[in-house]
Amino acid sequence: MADILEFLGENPYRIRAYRRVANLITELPEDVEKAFFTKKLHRMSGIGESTLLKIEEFLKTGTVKKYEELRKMVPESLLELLDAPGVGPKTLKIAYEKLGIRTKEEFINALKEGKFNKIRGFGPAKAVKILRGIEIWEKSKERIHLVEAYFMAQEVLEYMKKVKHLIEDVSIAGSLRRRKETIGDIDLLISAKKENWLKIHEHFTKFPGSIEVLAKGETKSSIILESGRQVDLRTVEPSSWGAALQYFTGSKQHNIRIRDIAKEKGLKINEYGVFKADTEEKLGGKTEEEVYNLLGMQWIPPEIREDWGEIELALENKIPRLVEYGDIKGDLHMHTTWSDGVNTLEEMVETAYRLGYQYIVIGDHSQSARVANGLTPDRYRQQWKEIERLNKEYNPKGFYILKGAEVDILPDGSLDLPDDFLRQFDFIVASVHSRFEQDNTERIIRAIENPYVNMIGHPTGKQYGYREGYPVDIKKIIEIARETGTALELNTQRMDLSPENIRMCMEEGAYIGIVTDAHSARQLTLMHLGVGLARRGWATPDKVINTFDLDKLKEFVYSKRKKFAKA
Ligand code: DGT
Ligand code: CA
Ligand code: CA
Ligand code: ZN
Repeated sequence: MADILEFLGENPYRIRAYRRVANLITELPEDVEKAFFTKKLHRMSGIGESTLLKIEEFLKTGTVKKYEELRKMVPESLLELLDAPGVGPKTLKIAYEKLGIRTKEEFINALKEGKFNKIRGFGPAKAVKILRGIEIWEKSKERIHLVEAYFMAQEVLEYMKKVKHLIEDVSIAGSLRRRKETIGDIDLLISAKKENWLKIHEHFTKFPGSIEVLAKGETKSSIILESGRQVDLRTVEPSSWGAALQYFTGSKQHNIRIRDIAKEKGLKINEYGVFKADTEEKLGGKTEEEVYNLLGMQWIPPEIREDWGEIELALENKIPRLVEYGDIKGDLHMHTTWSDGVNTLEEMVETAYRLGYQYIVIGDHSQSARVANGLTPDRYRQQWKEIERLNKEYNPKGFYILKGAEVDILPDGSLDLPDDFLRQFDFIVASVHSRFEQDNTERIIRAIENPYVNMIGHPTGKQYGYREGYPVDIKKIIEIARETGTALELNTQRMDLSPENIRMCMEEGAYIGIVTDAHSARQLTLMHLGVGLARRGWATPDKVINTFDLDKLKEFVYSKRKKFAKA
């Protein structure tokens, strides 16, 4: 509704109010219906009387009349374009009113033919940028973000629990188990007695979120979710569980190499087990460990099964001990309602405490991030009072809230806050949020050289399926980060660093920090996916600073200060 109102040139305050409500509802940790009837929604600030009426209408009728009316005022195929990066309601309004554009195709053609050039403030560079945005968006429609796929799969798994009495074992397989950055389709694997298979597939194909059943069988079924995503389910005998899990986890490249190695050893491997090639005698297949061991290698973590050298190491029993979720002691980057988060400081603190962490860093934006409601030094000082109050409550429980900030790196590489103020924080993240078109290497290096900067936020500026990063010499940045004792951030939601970047950090001996960059309490739970991404880059716990306990983390901060800060 906000987008349509903006397209129609309506009152900006109303538009902002709608966006805020949309955000609040998206991030609600429970069902909206429940929150409505328990009157939790009524008590939330930012949700007014007329919004409550619309929510009630939606819960009762499945739609909102006002929304249906508004939709009719914008051509359908233009509305869809709003999902593409760089295409806002304002641009669409110009296209619609000044150029008479009514469809997506007309819009793309007008951009290509330079028809926008006539319009003031709309140069050829902007047209190129928008076209690129549409291209990325079309591509990203084909594969989805790991985080999205993960939540979809959780819903299906939750639903399958209703027949858990029929099931022996269940796991996600395919690229999602490997925690690949983008997912084509979701693969599930179940082991069960053969007599239960049909019932399991019956249940699966009746998943309420499915809009189509592509296939329904006794070993394999496929459904399409409302999101357009496909979910494949396979059932196997418990005696083949390990072999099937190995086979359907992939990657295809990894499996091809595995099969070659089996052949060399006079063995045969498939989804049912490991066999002697000549006599077909079954040697095993009940667990993945057994499968790998029969081939003369150690078990390989799914995240690194890409044929990137893991097989050679496994044959020599030399796979490094990768970082695990259980190693993580805290989260180093999150936002609250003080800047652009949707949950309060208290809510973030309580959620993080319940996750079992030892510490968190509150990292609200600094002042020059105006759109993100960045904080001035005065507002940080106010926030510190609240943090100190909360620390009194939580420290006795073994939980510590660190004063931090996500400080903007300004165009010249200086920071948005002065050094004598930065030194009063416990931990500083510095990030680039502007000038994405230029090479930002020197700018970031200057920030790394600041004695109070402990981590560079999303170092390459990349956002998966949304935008490519800025040009940057990541190797040089990694080198200087290592020399100065500065960590590079692995941002779970942006998927920046990439696995290649992380491997480079490990080879150079540089530190990384795995963070959620949570803008809501719910997003704090994404940490284990971040750990998966780190494992894809072969990250070991000794090089991940948030595996450090609080004392060691403080030591990390203070040793850089001691080395580089002027007295
Ligand atoms: P995706 O869905 O494109 O994100 O990637 P995957 O890796 O999940 O691929 P998918 O869903 O086509 O198949 C799941 C796994 O099953 C794959 O990782 C390996 C295994 N697999 C599928 N087809 C083949 C095949 O033709 N040969 C071998 N060796 N393995 C296969
Ligand atoms: Ca798949
Ligand atoms: Ca599949
Ligand atoms: Zn952030």
